[in-house]
Amino acid sequence: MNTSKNYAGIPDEFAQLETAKVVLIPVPYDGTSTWGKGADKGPKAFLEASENMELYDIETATEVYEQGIHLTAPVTENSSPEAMVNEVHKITKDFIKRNKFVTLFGGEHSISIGSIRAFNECFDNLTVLHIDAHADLRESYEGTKYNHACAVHEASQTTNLLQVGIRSMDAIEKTFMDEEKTFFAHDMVNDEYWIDKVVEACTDNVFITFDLDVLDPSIMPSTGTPEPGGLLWYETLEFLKQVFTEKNVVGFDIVELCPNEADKSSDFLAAKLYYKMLGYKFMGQDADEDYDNSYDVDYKSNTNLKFEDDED
Ligand SMILES: [Mn+2]
Repeated sequence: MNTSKNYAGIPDEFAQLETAKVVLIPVPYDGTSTWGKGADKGPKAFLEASENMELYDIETATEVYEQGIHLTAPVTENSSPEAMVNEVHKITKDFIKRNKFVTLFGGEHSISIGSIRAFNECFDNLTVLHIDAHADLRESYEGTKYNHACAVHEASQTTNLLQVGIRSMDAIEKTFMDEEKTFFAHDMVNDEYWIDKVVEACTDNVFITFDLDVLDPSIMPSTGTPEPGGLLWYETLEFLKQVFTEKNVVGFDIVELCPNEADKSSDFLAAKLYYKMLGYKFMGQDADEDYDNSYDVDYKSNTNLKFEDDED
């Protein structure tokens, strides 16, 4: 993977680690996927599509790359699922502590175990907004708790986990599912207020983990396990914009792009989605304004504790 280039081909002055507000960590990992292989190729396809994207966003009237976006070396640790998760955790936490807005691009969904753990250790009362076709709540799968099918099990125990767009799961996952905090695709389609309900259920600090298979396969065929009945483009953007506007989104990851030579549009969708999310994050903020990611230096997390609903 060529990482000598800048994200989206932006000028060097906007790509330096020292001055960039945003850090982008590619994690080309595909160690545990079960069906459609190829999520390890996701970051490369995403970066190539990003280079061919126009960098002025019409909706927000911004060129958000001017906030500075630093592309890191990819995380290539793959000696075991656990080693990969530990490496993602470490690098994510390092950049949070350097006051960056940290974003990651996968790779399969197991990378999020590491990123979520890092954010949960750095931000109080964290909501993990899990946007996905699949519940991913298994405690372990095929001999490891770091399987992509377990992506948010830990988050279900340690954070305010909200699951949105779910339309495929195993019965065993009900054990760990909080139905009050689960927004099933078949309910959302008949509920014009689902966005408000999700946003209302968020605490102030929100980490978004976005599995591209939450999108309808008609607009996102290039993913490992496509499921019918997913979100479409504009409702997804409306939803994300509302979350970014009303909450303190502390970081996000996008996972499960599984590129297919015959379908370039999925790569472009992923590129545009990433850029739109940054646009929403920095809407109304001048590029020369200082950035404070609100990392809580005094916050000592205990990730063994169940998230307390009633603490404010
Ligand atoms: Mn999924």
